[in-house]
Amino acid sequence: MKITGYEATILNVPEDDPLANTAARGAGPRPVVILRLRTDNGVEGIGVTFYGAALTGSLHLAVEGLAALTVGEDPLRIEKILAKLYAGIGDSCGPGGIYMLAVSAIDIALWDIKGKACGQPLWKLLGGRRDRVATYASGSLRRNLSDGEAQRAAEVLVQKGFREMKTQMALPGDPTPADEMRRVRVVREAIGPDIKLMCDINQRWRPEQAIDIGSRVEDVGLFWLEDVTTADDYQGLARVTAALNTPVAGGEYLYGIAPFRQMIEARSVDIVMIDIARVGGVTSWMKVAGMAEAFNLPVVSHVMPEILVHVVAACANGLTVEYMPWMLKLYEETPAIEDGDLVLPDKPGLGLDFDEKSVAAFKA
Ligand code: SMN
Ligand code: MG
Repeated sequence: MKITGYEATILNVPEDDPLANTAARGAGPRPVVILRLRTDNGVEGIGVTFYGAALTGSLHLAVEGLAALTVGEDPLRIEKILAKLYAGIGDSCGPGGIYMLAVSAIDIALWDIKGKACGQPLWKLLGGRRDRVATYASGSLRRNLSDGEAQRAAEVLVQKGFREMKTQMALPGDPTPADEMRRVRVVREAIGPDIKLMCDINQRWRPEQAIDIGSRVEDVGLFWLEDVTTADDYQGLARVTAALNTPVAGGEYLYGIAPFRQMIEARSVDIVMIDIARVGGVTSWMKVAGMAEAFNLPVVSHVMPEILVHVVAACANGLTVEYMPWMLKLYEETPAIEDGDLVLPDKPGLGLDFDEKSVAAFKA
């Protein structure tokens, strides 16, 4: 089996909140790069990457440049191809930034091909630990909502059957600790005691602020507090993690696998979040999951649930999938949610087909 060609396309995916229909963030459409990797036996693998923002044009070129290096290779030999890609950039402009984001699209497409070539869904190829997996609603309970809007949105999510959901603190403006506490309590009251509630700080607090506000909201019973301070302040994170009973999650901002070693060895987090675009694709995602398992730590996904459902379900220590619905409209069908859990697909590979109407409509 050989790779014969590729096509990478920039799409601008419209912003909306299909889960609770809260007010738009106002940030406009989200640029993504989609990849189709073709083979000589007719199997096509798909990949997606983003975070290029204003550099999306460069990310697109990076995906094309690396995809060109895969032509003629056996798509089932993923590590060989990854080594070739790294050699292709002269071992020099990785492992951070655009290189890693571009590699991820290729790695995802290679795993999709492998699944299709084997006639097996990806989650089974990767370990197949569970065929349903917990998931949490994300993207609705944002910090820019009013308390009333957040309360109503939280109620909608519960009515829709979500048993887990994520909100945010580090409110806009110059909030007092009391403002922060009020927001998270409003959401907790709206959803009752039994729904798992996560809260993302997106690196906006100082470590001492995280300990202060985190201590004051311990009684809210958060399932985790996420990215409580600067993501690579491993020691600062460790202080917060040691000080709080509430589990601290982090890792979505890390590129490649090596920084996870530093974060985990420093005992910076209780829950390891792995972003598939930044870590380098499915291959690297699973390696970090194994690293976390050796430290008795659970792993969770970041965005793109339609793809990440496979890796979280596959590994021994997968905890829950972030149901961030940003990219769902790119596909004809995405995994269903039943009784609050995501159901793993039976179709081979990722089990995803681009919705060609959406692709045409979103073309940049
Ligand atoms: C987040 C960050 C960047 C893009 C999407 C979502 C956020 C999350 O940190 O964890 O949902
Ligand atoms: Mg986050």
